[in-house]
Amino acid sequence: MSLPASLRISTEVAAALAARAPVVALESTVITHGLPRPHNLKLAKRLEEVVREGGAVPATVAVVAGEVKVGLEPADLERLASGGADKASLWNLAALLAAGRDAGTTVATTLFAAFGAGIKVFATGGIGGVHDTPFDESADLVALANYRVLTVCAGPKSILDAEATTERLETLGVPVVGYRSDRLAGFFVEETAIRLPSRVDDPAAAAAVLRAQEHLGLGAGVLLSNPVSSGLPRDRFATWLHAARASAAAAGVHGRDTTPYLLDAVAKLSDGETLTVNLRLLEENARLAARIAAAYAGSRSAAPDVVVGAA
Ligand code: PSU
Ligand code: MN
Repeated sequence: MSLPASLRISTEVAAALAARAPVVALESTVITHGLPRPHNLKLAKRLEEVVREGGAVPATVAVVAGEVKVGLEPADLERLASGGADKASLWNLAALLAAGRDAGTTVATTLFAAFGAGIKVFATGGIGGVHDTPFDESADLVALANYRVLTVCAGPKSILDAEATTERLETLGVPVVGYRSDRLAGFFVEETAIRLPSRVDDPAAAAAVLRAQEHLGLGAGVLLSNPVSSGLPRDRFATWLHAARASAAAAGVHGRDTTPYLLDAVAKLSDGETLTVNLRLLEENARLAARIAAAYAGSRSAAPDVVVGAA
């Protein structure tokens, strides 16, 4: 049996990359598992539009009929949004390809594909990380360490242990940078209590961090933490999450089904408020990513590699 191409890059994205024009990768687990229908398809189209308005080419990544596609056709988006697609992370990607399946790509697999294609900037909602149940850690952390791409996010997913996630990112050597903020973003909540080691205040400064990482030859990506513009009060969200956890435990939900279940439950408990904030932060991250991709494309790589002696 022969496999299809490992990475199928759309003509538009390939042309932009060849011209070193700004390109922004977008993930698709948000379409297949993160948002309910019909919001998922509307949002997927809207994010591509936002990236274009920002002067960059959108490259939504997904597994379609056993191929990792970078840059989707409208028909692909509709197919993924209509239900039945799997969720592809690094540990099940090969099997999904071999079986010819459709799947949304998580941050981990989107980073893998973006890096392979030569894309420098990626926008998502929240990253996977360390769960508060023992021994459940997202492969997103490993991918952030292995693929040198700048990821714009609103912090770790709301259901994670943000402190433990930050510690793991530190161990893995992933620079976490606050965008106009000194504290880690808290997804639905604007900021967590966690102080970040560095911040930037404009897209050019964010692009410069990626340039520096490349210049040093360090392999890890850069995680840009972009707080949502008007989030939910921390204690209200905590109440909904507490109730959602109780119902997940009662229903015996675990592993990779946990996130979609909890997000769905808090959306219902909040009467749609979490959904509104989720859509807003996704759009804001795509908008910022486009500006960073443009700044990166317009910047030059830094000075010589190693200098011996006095200046
Ligand atoms: N944040 C959300 N909803 C999601 C995700 C993040 O609010 O659906 C997705 C992202 O694609 C992320 C993935 O990469 O969940 C992580 O899943 P896991 O913890 O199973 O690795
Ligand atoms: Mn997991």
